[in-house]
Amino acid sequence: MTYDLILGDYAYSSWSLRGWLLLHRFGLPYRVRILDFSADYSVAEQMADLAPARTVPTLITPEAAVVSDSLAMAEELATRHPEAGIWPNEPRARATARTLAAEMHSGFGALRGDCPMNLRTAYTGVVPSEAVLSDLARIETLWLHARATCAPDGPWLCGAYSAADAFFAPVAARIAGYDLPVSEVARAYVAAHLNDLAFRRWRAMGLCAVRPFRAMPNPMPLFPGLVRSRGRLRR
Ligand SMILES: N[C@@H](CCC(=O)N[C@@H](CS)C(=O)NCC(=O)O)C(=O)O
Repeated sequence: MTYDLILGDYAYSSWSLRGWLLLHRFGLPYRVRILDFSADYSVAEQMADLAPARTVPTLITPEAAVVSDSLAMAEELATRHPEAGIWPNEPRARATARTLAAEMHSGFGALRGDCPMNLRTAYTGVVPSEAVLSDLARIETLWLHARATCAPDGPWLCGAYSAADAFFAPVAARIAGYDLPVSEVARAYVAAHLNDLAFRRWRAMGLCAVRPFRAMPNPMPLFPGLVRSRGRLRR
């Protein structure tokens, strides 16, 4: 029994990262098919054999059901694998995790639009728009609420790593990659993502692929979370 997971680019596809974390981070079996974001034909055309799916991530279940939305993937996988811990067991934490993941799934358009995920480069000197600052303020409100009500000691939002964290992993990458202004608590949560083994594995795969990306001014010499020590890179 294994799942087929259709993904976009490892470096740039934030939705793909969420979908992949839902399988990889929770120890579920999967095979990956990667689409080419730089191809002349669209993602939907590349997925013509999986219609009605037209975006990544898309999950194909062992019975060939096409699950073409990341939140639907989280719910379907959680129902099929209750032992995996995709949502917290404790009712209050579970309800909070679902709320956070859902708001992430449907919101934060300014942050997404102005700061597209790019795991190959990081920037400094970015001046966020009012709309991005407003998204960041709302994200902090949600994170602090989860911490206060479910997991005061962190490092994750609602206790053990859950789908809520998987959904916010690309947000953490954007905050780090564009050096966006957030509180110390939020910064610690971002650092937890950057140091998470699954996230690092995904990013390593993104570093191996060479694809074009919209350039921004002031690239940082090192991606945040890494320090150079005696000529070697360490985290
Ligand atoms: N609601 C979808 C959104 C998925 C999505 O927008 N994926 C983007 C990739 S980051 C995509 O496939 N874009 C291809 C296109 O728009 O042609 C989900 O949660 O999975």
